[in-house]
Amino acid sequence: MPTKTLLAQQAASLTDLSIYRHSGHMHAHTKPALHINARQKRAILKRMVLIRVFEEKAGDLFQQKLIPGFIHLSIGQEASTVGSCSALRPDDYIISTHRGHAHILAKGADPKYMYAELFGKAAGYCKGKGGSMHIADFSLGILGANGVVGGGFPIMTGAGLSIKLRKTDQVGMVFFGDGASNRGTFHEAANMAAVFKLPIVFVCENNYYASTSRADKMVSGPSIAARACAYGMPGHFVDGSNVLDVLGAVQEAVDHARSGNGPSLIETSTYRYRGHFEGDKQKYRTAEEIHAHKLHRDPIDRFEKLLLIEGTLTREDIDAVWEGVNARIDEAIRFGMEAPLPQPEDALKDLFVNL
Ligand SMILES: Cc1ncc(C[n+]2csc(CCOP(=O)(O)OP(=O)(O)O)c2C)c(N)n1
Ligand SMILES: [Mg+2]
Repeated sequence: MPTKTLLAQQAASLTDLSIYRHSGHMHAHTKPALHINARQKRAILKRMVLIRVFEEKAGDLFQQKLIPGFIHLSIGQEASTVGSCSALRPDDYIISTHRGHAHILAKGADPKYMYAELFGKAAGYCKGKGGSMHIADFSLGILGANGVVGGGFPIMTGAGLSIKLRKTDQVGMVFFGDGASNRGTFHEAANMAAVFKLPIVFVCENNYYASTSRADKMVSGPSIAARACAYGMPGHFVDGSNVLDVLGAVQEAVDHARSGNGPSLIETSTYRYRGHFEGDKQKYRTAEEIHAHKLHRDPIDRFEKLLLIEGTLTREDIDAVWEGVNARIDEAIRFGMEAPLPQPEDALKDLFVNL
């Protein structure tokens, strides 16, 4: 059994991107968001806990075979997602991925309609026809999750162009993984966004694996953030387990886009605790590696410790956050389970837009 120090070293070596440092092109961003008040910090904690509890319970429900299809959980990545979405306004856009529950919840979706969708019920966000990987709610600026890796880039390029043509000051944020950063769609969208100065923030959540492949074996170049340089846009690498660091970096990118200066690329170093999908045997990594991350880099644990140390919240306040969230999620699950299934005659409705 490795010692605590060895585990810490293992976690650090996976996440500080020292593997990429050889060319000296790091753009580490270490300006945490310091301007936010106690109420906002509490809201950030609450959102991270909401995502954690939503996903843990979704994992349990999947194991009980109550959720059809596949689900991909992002437990462990909460700081990356909540830090990013906390920089957005309600009328801003996001596009998510196959691992999208967290993005959608962070942008304000209601867990009860999400569970209904996961259960395939008519009350779900997509009337039960989309499932985990296709949740959308245009009224919240959620332009959709996407089962196609790298499928969000062209859609966000179009949304960015629409913002520009409509002359609003909205911003679009497209989430993607380390694996998706190697797809052609990323490079095409990055170039076009830069050429047309589109108000887009590219957020790469580098969780170090694309299915079974490690990023340090599959991603060429000094870092993913460094690829921004090729397209003449700002690029920053940030500690994705520290929610205030993420918010600090992403807020800068959002302000940059909103002021008409075009796109930015943020790479967050993060880690998923669960397999690529629920049921993944995970032969490509060790239990020690996962344990090291949980022990030393858990985003919720880190943020709670900070809030306690600075006196923003007490232990009782934090317990109340967890209790409130657990009650809300249990109620959402009940709603989803009790909701009716779609009617067979509705199967072909909503497939095409009637122009
Ligand atoms: C175009 C396409 N190729 C392959 C797949 C199969 N696939 C699903 S997720 C995934 C890995 C994605 O890795 P990454 O972008 O790092 O995201 P993560 O799963 O780590 O969140 C692959 C290869 C797919 N869904 N779409
Ligand atoms: Mg990945």
